[in-house]
Amino acid sequence: TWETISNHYQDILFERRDKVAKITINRPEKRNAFTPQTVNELIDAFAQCRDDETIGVIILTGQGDLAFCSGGDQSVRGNGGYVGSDHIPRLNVLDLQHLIRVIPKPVIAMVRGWSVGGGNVLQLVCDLTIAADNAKFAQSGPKVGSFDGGYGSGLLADTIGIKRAKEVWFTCKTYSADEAFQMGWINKVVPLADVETETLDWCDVLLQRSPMALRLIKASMNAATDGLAGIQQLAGDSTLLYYTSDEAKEGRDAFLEKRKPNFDQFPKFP
Ligand code: 2NE
Repeated sequence: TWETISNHYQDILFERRDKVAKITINRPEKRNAFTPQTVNELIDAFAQCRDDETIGVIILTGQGDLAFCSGGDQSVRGNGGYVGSDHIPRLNVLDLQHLIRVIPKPVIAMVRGWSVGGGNVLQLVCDLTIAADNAKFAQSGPKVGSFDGGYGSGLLADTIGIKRAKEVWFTCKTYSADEAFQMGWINKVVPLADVETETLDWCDVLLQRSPMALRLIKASMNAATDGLAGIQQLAGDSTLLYYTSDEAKEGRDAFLEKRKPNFDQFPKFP
């Protein structure tokens, strides 16, 4: 059973089960398409997961069996982006993609039904994907007048190869869960009825692993693709570790005590 973390959201559900958080896009009547409001709520929930030391793994999913997410809600697409109640056109899903990349905990996409367009890019930027056997994957941008040339293209090429990535985007074909698995796009396919149990089993495994090791592996694997922003993330992790050392604390303490730091006492590792 899932315990609600917050019921202040309109478009998402935010729940937890012990150390696992589950964030669910809850617009099934629109196949879980997102608006700026949906994305803002997702960003808020992910940010809470980032800060909560008792959460070790995050599941991103969509409500119901028919869709994980069908991308940007075309009915609120205006001139230059998706428009919310503030009347500002936004592509704030790009901020969410980045947050999923840098959040220092594993994020698992749990996919039932359609994973399309910007929704499928969210699936892609998650660290792992567990799919039900009814899952269907597609990029639809060139059919509906859109595209994602960032993670949606570059990371897709890294994931399934450049020829396949161009095929996905140029043709807008739909791929079954089994096909996506064969292409290395997703990690596992299970019967629809088992998808949550299977995902939770994966969460249990990850929760037994060293959280700092997982954090550093995620940042290291993302670093090359993310360029200087990726190096910044990895370097930030180095700073985090350095701050916990006596050597770094000596620098801080010497400043506060208005004396010269004694760094000579620390080893110069090979
Ligand atoms: C997802 C898909 C394939 C499902 O098809 P089906 O036949 O199962 O359902 P249906 O009847 O098409 O959809 C059910 C209801 O959901 C709405 C539909 O309009 C329909 O509404 P009613 O007719 O019942 O009122 N719906 C579904 N997806 C929606 C969407 N994205 N926006 C608004 N309403 C949506 C089929 O529905 C489909 O192909 N959906 C569109 C997928 C798509 O092209 N998404 C946008 C890609 S662009 C993007 O996401 C993006 C980007 O490229 C770059 C940056 C940011 C975003």
